[in-house]
Amino acid sequence: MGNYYQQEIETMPVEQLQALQSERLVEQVKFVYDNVEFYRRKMDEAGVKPEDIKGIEDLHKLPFITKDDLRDQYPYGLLGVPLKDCVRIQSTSGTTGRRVVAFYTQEDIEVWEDCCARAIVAAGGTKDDVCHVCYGYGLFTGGPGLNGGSHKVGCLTLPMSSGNTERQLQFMTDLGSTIICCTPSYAANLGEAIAERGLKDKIKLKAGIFGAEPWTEEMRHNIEETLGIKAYDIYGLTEISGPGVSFECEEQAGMHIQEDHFIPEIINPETGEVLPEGEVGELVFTCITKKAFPLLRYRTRDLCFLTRKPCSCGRTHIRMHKPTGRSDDMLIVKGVNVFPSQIETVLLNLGYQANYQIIVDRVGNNDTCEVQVELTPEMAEANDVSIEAREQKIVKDLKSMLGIKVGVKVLEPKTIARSEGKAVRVIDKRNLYK
Ligand code: DLL
Repeated sequence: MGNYYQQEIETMPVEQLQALQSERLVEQVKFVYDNVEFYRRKMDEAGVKPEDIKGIEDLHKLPFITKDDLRDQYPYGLLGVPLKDCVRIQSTSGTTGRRVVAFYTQEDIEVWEDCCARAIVAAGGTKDDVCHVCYGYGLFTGGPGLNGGSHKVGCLTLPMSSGNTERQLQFMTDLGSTIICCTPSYAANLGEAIAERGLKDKIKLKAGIFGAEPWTEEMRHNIEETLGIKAYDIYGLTEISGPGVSFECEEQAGMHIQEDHFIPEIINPETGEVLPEGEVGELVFTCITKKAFPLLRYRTRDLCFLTRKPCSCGRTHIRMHKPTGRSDDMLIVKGVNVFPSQIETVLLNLGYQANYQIIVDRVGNNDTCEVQVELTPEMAEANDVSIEAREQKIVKDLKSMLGIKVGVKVLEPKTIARSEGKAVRVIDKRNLYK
């Protein structure tokens, strides 16, 4: 049994939780139909009336919403309340097309921060902790979300934001940070910087709350070892609120989705058909409490599966498996589906760290793919295996993982740019010709 921030709701018997979801869903559908012209039109087109939704068993009758819908409705088309009742916007980091701008009422912010507080408590956070937040602050939801959650728990909150590694390390050692919140790739970079400076003994960290990008189990082990902490996964997206839509407990076996606020479904991304528990597909969320930016059956494009197997932490909320990537992150190379996470698994299993990049290009009509990875400082120092032999071994292991042969280049340490937020793993030069 673990610690909870809102025990009653986090451990509510499943039947009662589903009854609560049904009640909130019915209310929310009526709310959006009455208040948002976009939903009224969509539901009318699909021939669904609010009265047709009597509980969660009717969810499948509602139409899906996609990112394109959000872009079309930019900026105010989805508002569920008058603009004067909104107190905040946040926005996605998307660099192409229109950004998505999400709105919040004060109540929406409270709910979001409660969700982050639950995640911090699940990672062992209490009033006695010093919570070091180095997600970006600003339009990105990472900093503001975890900052608010940390206040609610009563931790001493360090609103560091991202970057400036020297300053991060100084505050971390001087103020004795015990919990760190950042992207897993930045956590790996901090681990590297701590090792280089011989600071490991001065660090008091016990837990890290890492998310905003896909990361593998191999990377988790690596971070836990270099930082001497337990590393917890946290998931979320701007459209749905931000971090804290789901989070890991001490079992580290999937992230509990905050089902009192979000109803998840897994669908076949091609057909839209709802898939049974345990099957991998696209994650879809229906928000049942959000008022400023209400989303029904929003297609996240993230691929994962759900499980309702009981969890020893005592939480009853359904768990989602780590997303392996977004359906739109998937690379199709020589006709084969390739996820960056598969490449990461191979590299980390061979002892490399997550300093790698995947470069995809097109020569004539053929796709090319090259994986570039750095030697670790220890490998470079030992210098006992030739670069050529290393490259051949990686090519071989990637071939058995992916089924295709990709190019590999092993580079000197510190040649690939380090990230402070979400890491750029894939450089797809094919886009340049569009
Ligand atoms: O990344 C919110 C966030 C901030 C989550 C801090 C966790 C911690 P966006 O910038 O809108 O929001 O990006 C959302 O990032 O659809 C996933 O594809 C990916 N993502 C987020 N968390 C995880 C995770 C924030 N734990 C998109 N594992 C999502 C894998 C993740 N992918």
